Amino acid sequence: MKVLIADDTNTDRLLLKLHLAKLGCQVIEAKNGQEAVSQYSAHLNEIDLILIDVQMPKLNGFEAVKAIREVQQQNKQEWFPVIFLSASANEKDVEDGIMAGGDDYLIKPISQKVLAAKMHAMKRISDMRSRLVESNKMLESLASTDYLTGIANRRFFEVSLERVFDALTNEGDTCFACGILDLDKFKDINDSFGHDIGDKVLIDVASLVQEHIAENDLFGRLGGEEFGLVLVSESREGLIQRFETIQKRIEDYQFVYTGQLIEVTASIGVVAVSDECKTRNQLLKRADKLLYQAKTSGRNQVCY
Ligand code: GH3
Ligand code: MG
Ligand code: MG
Ligand code: MG
Repeated sequence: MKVLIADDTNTDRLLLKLHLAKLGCQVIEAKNGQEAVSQYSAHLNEIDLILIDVQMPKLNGFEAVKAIREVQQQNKQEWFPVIFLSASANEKDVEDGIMAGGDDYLIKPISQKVLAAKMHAMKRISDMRSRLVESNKMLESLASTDYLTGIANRRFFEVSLERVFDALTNEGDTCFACGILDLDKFKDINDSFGHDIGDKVLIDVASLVQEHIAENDLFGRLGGEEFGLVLVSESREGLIQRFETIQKRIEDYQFVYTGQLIEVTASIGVVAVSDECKTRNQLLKRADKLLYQAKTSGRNQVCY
């Protein structure tokens, strides 16, 4: 555990330091409120606990903790507990301390036993919070991932599309286009080889396409055998070429399962983002129309 101790009284600080060392803590010291803020800023993401005196020069404990909590928020740092240590048992001080961002308030002289117990309690809250943060992250990722293929799901794709839209409509020189890719006669693949093989085809198509997806692109499964793409390029020609490369890659790839070669092709409807096509729905609707055109004019092609 890394603990920041802030106290202007040298003996208090030293005693606390010795005690914490006995508990196996690593200690960082500050001699006033200002130093506490700068020590915290210099050790962002490292501090597990702050023990801070109230009456101190430069910044007092309350002011320092307020500033520290602001730095914490600005830098999106994980929560950590703050315990005030003060000679004053004034009710108003306790209230001010908690309002400033403290989690507990102990009256000097500090009993080593009480301090150790309080630290234990804070650690328990801290650990519980970390577990919650972790499981939230996991839930978030589950909620945006397609279960079968592991790529983004429709929900994530559509939300991100909105964001890409905002970012890129402001970037003059960059071209980007949205495509809907749909596997051709996929029902026949299921009917001839079974649903499980159909699933394997979907997984393999997703990872084939993924190889062509750059950092600023977007790729997700919209549902069934339908995928959404947003590709970015410096020119319109470059964009169309990227979609054609993907369509060709699927056509050329040897999908072999249990010794059987399966012919898989895809059709893609592609619409460039332009002044006439400025919303997510407009974009998807037009891409869908172009996909239909690709289907009716022979499949295994890109229509734009
Ligand atoms: P088209 O070329 O016109 O797109 O023909 P298609 O057969 O691909 O289109 P259709 O919409 O008739 O059939 C899509 C099939 O995709 C039907 C459905 O059973 C199958 N499908 C949808 N989701 C899944 C899935 O998760 N796994 C498997 N194996 N099949 C799926
Ligand atoms: Mg003091
Ligand atoms: Mg299809
Ligand atoms: Mg379909």
